[in-house]
Amino acid sequence: MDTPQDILRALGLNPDSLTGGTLSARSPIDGAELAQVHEHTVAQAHSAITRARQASLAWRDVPAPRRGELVRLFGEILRQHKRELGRLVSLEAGKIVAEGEGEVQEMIDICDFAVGLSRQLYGLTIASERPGHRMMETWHPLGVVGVISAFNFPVAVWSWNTALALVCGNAVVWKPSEKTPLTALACQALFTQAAQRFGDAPAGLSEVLIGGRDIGEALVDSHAVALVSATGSTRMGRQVGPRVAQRFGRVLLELGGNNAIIVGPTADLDMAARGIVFGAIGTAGQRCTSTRRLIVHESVADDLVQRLHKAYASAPIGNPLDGTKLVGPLIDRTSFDAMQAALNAAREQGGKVTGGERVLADEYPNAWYVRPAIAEMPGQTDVVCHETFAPILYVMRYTDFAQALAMQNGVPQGLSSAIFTNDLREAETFLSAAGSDCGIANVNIGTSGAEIGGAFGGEKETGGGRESGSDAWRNYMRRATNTINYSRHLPLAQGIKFGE
Ligand code: UN1
Repeated sequence: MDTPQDILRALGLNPDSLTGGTLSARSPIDGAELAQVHEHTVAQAHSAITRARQASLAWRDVPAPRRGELVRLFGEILRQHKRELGRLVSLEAGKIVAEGEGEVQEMIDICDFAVGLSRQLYGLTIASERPGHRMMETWHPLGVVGVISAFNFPVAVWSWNTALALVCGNAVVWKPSEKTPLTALACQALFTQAAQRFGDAPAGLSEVLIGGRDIGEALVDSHAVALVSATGSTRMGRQVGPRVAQRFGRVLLELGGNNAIIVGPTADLDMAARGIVFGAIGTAGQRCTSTRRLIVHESVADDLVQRLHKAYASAPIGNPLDGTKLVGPLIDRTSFDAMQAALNAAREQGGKVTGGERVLADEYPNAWYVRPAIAEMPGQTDVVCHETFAPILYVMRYTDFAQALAMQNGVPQGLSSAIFTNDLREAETFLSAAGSDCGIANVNIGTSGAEIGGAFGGEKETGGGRESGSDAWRNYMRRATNTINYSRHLPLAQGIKFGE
């Protein structure tokens, strides 16, 4: 197996320059230090924002399809480095190899999407009420887009924002999670290669800032940053949202999820079990789309829960770089403690908990592997309404469909949701205005693992933002409404006569 140093070198990073810094990059696989990364000062953050602002002024004049060419080259370089970058994601975030590479595939997919989009930044033409007039919409770049990302998708979330922001004519300044600085530096190194191949990309088009809260605050408070796209906890969003709004900047928030799967009496239980297991224990329950709640009809509950226990018992836990494992470690001890606190609360609130204990502590004393937990709850108690970023599946039973829907919608978060059913009425009701209140609502598919082609994001405490596919690109542009008069008269709208 390649050493971390080999992987860094293959991605264009010099391991020798990643020593002597103040930020210790550690692998959750065994707790070992991977590098000592140099952090940026606030003054350096301001300089980076200024460079990005300058770059955006040049970039906005480059035709969008030509901007797409840069993103195409970046996608090509990502294809060539999928394996190594996927490995680095595994090393730094603890994902199993298949999921690390899957995350890089999301980057490649969004690049492809953005390249096509670079020829489709359409505005409308609108019928004017005045003779000899035409109305239309034009979309212009915003300037600088700030991206704040989380440890659990250390590269894909940045790429969703960056690929779209770039074809839309913006520059990007990125503050990655302090837990995953190396993957960010690797992305930047690969992007630099793309920019070199492209030839005349302005310097400063993509900037990475390594550091903590003060760096995030510099982005949040800078008037030069037109949009702050932030992914993380609802707590973080509550701080970022109002601060950016205070200066009338724009925000795009992707915050906590508390995603449920409803399983109806007609569901294919094999499919449901597979969807639930991937959603609940995949990425060790550390996706914002992870399945956290199962709302199951009483007639199939015993059968389904039994299948889940069986699947959980045989899911291999361990070193995510070893291709046979399905569940890697939690990111750190704080995450483990939060999981234990949630499980204790679940027990106090009448839950029957299986699993959840630490495993492999002898082999990995400085890492935090857990057996995924199932908590059968008497109802949707307080702990069930909170997002705990760990593999805990709360199971609740229901008797009638309206009750299941009310439970699905009865939490503060609104990211992803799913129903397993073969009953057309249930499926369509779930997707209707009176159904799921989430940004993502699926039928016979789990809550996680969305494709990049759709808009990604959620309602309520999830923050309301949409990234990635569909028309999410509009978040990275400003709309101008244009009215053009090609007549020889100056009629006023609303039929107003003014001094004639
Ligand atoms: C996240 O957890 O922040 O739908 C993003 C999914 C992935 C993205 C998750 N495509 O699970």
